Amino acid sequence: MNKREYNAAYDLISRNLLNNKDKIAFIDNHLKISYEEVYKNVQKFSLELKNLGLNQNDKIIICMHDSIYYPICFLGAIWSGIIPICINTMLPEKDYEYMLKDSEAKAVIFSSPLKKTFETLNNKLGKKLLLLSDLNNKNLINTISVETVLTKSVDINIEPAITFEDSVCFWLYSSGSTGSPKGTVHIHRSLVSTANTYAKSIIKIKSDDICFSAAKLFFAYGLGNAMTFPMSIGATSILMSDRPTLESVSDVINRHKVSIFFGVPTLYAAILNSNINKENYLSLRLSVSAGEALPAHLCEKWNNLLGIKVLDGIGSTEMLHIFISNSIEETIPGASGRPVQGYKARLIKDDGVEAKDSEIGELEINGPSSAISYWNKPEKTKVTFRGKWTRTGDKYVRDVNGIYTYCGRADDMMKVSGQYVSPFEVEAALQSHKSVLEAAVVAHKDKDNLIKPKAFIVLNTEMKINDDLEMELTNHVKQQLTPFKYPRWYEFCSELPKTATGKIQRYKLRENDE
Ligand code: 3UK
Repeated sequence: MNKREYNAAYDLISRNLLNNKDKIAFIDNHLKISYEEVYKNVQKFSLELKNLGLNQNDKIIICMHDSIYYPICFLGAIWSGIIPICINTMLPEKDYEYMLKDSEAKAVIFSSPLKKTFETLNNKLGKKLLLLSDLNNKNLINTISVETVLTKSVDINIEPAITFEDSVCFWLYSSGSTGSPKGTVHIHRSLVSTANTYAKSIIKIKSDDICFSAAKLFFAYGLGNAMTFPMSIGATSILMSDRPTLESVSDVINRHKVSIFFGVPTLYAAILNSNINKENYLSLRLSVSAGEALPAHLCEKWNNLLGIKVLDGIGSTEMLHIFISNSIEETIPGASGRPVQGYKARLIKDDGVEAKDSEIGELEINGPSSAISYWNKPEKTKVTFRGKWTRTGDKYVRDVNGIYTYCGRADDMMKVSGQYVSPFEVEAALQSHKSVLEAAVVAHKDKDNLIKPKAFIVLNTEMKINDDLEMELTNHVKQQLTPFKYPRWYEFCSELPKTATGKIQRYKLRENDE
């Protein structure tokens, strides 16, 4: 049997050329671009990558803030069978160095403010990388600007590369509790299948929707919300390059008359704790929360205040988007809901047996958007990708009605502002400060029941606690890690609870903390 040729970029773009070609696909801080322009620019960029010497299956890292250039670069690479790797724009340099080496990427596309970082790294790595910047800039040396490439007049009729549903399409990096980030390898089928399942059956996206995602395109959550979903149907997506804050988010919703807003619980809490101006949110028909569990009171408060639903759903980098969700028809505050159409869920107990209703087990998912592996990590791949089933690392319980409720992570990871934090990396950062002898970091709930890191610290004997020390430790952590990972609370103690073999008993710190 012949495998059917399939290219995800071609699929997403071609479905809008008949009826929606003049419709605006993306609006960013400066520009608007129609579906027909997306089509032309994707091909132009795809051709340029080929002309620059990149071949099918070569990898290209994308480290860009959200703008119209993001989907053009991402889909342009996929059009020619080159594999884009989306990475977080806020990482410390050592993480970029790791990802550049680990991925064996041949090129990097970065937003102009990140130019220095990647130039320095390229020099350090022997100038092997091809550098591209989103915007044109007089100071670019040995760097190609995407903006300039797109002004070239070229014949547009470039066939997409021959790829199949199960060919490698793109990667995302995911963090684990120990070790380095994992290149999560996705295939062509997974991209559009998140639109055919979640976007179609849960948010019921329509071509007149205006989507806005506070989660950026480099996250799996943002990639679906702000690119795949709107493109799957010819809707419009608003892209914002800045950090999402209370002010910037409500301004975008109001200015662009956004109909579907995608956020994380911390942002909903911030909005609901502020002096909210309801007028700014009148255009919304629906909102979505993911990244960590949405506490029931936030779900109810949003609904009561604005008269629209916020649908909590769980997704992951490995499954690409949301696979268990509340729905417009049935919303249960404090629960994740039911498996999305197209996905199956099962809970596995510690003894390997499937959990019955009301028993806690580790969640495994079977669905069309699963990644196939972690790059170069065969052991971790084996643990997570088990044939049709993908392990999530979450503990869940299902009630007699089939509703799934989150019970916590099965590993040491925490989700803070919707993003992974490993307690070990925060401890290591703290321990590298001259005042710190030992450090243990645990999850602590804030007043909205959202988890943030708390540190227990044993100081070096000669050190004294003073008012500036907490601030100094915080700044020290922020310099080494992505800034949001810093401890929100400190407790100084004379020793940490340990086992006979010297392992820190974090559970004791957690228990005493409650
Ligand atoms: C946790 C949740 C409870 C859970 C993501 C939507 O968050 C996403 O991907 P990540 O790889 O993290 C995955 C882990 O985050 N989690 C996410 N959503 C919820 N826990 N309730 C929720 N609603 O531990 C999961 O295993 O960063 C979210 C879409 C795509 C995504 N990648």
